[in-house]
Amino acid sequence: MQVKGAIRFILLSQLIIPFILLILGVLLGLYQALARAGIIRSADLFGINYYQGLTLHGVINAVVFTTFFAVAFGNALMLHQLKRPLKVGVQWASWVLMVGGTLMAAWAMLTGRATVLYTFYLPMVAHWTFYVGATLLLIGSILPYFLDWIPNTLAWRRENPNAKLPLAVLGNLINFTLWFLIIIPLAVTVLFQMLPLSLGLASEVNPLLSRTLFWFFGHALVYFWLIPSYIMLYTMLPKLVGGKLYSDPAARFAFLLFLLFSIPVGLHHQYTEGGLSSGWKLWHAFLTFMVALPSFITAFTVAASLEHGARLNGGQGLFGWWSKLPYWSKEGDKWLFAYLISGLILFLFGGITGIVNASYNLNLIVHNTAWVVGHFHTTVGGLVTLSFLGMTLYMIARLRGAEVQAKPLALAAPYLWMLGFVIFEIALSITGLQGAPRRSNLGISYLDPTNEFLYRPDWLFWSHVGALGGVVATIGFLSYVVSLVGTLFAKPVRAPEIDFPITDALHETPTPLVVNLRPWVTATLVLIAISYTYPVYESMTRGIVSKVPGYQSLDNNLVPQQTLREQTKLP
Ligand code: HAS
Repeated sequence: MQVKGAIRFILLSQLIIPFILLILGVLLGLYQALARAGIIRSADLFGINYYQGLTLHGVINAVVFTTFFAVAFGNALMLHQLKRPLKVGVQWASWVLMVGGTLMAAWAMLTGRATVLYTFYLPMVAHWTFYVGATLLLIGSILPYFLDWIPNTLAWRRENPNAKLPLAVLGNLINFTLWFLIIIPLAVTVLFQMLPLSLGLASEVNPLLSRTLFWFFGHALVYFWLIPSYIMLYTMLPKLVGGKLYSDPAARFAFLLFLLFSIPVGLHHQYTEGGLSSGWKLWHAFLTFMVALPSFITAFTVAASLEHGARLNGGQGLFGWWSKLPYWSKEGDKWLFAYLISGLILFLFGGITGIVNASYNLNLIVHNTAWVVGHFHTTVGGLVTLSFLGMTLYMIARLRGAEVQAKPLALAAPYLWMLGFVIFEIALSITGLQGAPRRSNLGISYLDPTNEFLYRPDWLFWSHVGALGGVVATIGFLSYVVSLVGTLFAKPVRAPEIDFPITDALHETPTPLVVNLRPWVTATLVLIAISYTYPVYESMTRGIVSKVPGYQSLDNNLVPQQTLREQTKLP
């Protein structure tokens, strides 16, 4: 399908702007890995403080890159699948809010006014531009859902009353319904707690309430990242291997389970937090096991689809068919397979470590250690990042009408990234079990031999292995950058278009359970109400006793918050 004018510009820039920021985000990740191994021993590098770098790394990679990609991919999917135009005014409004918000937040972080990490926990407080910027980014990201995608879906439904909603459209709508539901509590804590504190309009806050609201948002956020990857796994991967999606109803069921279970699990990030009763934490632990179900369904459905395609290609035997998958194929779009299979392999590690995190008792051993860092570099840093990078390259080539350049490098990139993060994951899991904390500049504390009180030589070996993993992954990323930049400037050879390798399904008997969405939305709201009413009440009543002033990060120290006038004088 051809695409031109403003919509083409908006889609391209929604992919290119976060990519440019991602280069900084990834390089800062390398800095973190080297500092954590004690290879770099200083509080800052090129004027960027360790925690400032960690904030930039987390916010750019996990929030900005993912949100921009989800909107660009969602726009392109809806256009391609429903064949109805997007409104230029809506898209510009969304673009201006997202880009403007990102620039505001980036300014605050780059000038050291918002060193609050990507979770921006209170009582740490940032300059108001950080909160306003983040809010604009989120508002901009939800506009297309309300003003373009829902109206277009309803119009499509009127024209096709008996047809099944395309699977990719269902996945995308579920993802942004989830997104809408979770940005509400985040907006509450930002608007009523963080901003007033930052502007000097309030002098104390309730951190427990803020964290409970944050994690209402924060865990479902990870599925907002994951669902676009699952859309690719279900609707595109089977075609890339020359087969079909094994079961369409299973895929729909998995997406709907994400809607139901993604939100009422946030307390698993707060197991160690006082003020919330353990019965409710246990309830969220049960539901966390339930939210792993759609991923188990995906593992089996995707494996069956891979096997089906590989057998059609002549694969035989119990495992012999593995050799018939297009791991190194440069033919057509098949190079994209490398990004998805590498991501899937990393996600096996991410899944196992996630189940450990979810277990109430085991979590007490790994919480706030390097283990958790290993977990999220094989989930959001694994399947999610790889599938987003692959699809960014694919879409940019299509939108420019150019061929993907330097294909051998584009193919090597995901495997190097995967290898790097397998090494990183194993090393960080081990140091995590040894007790190494996350979010710490170990190079100037536990891994500094001159520090006679803290030095832990037993963490040294695996921390170095972790740094090696970071270096290998960064080499993979740089290979990708060469291919992407080449594609960006390559001579167009055909008209710009939006096209996706959408697959057919092998089994698609309609199942009433996955056709009617209303009961799912109702059940989701009821389950959220059951799971969150009491914990929010507890946070409001018990957290109140811990009302505290805000703290700002300054020169490697947390200091009591300065007034608005003083804040503007920060370096
Ligand atoms: Fe998580 C912490 C539990 C999934 C991201 N998680 C985090 C944090 C992040 C994150 C960023 O319960 C840190 C937050 C912070 O800063 O504090 N997580 C889980 C569980 C799952 C899970 C149970 N997490 C994710 C995903 C993420 C993500 C997905 C990003 C996209 N996580 C936790 C918990 C914590 C946590 C606790 C808090 C820890 C603490 O103490 O602070 C599950 O959804 C995982 C289910 C996954 C599976 C794997 C299925 C496998 C598949 C691959 C199949 C492979 C094939 C290939 C087919 C069950 C689908 C075959 C190959 C051939 C060649 C044939």
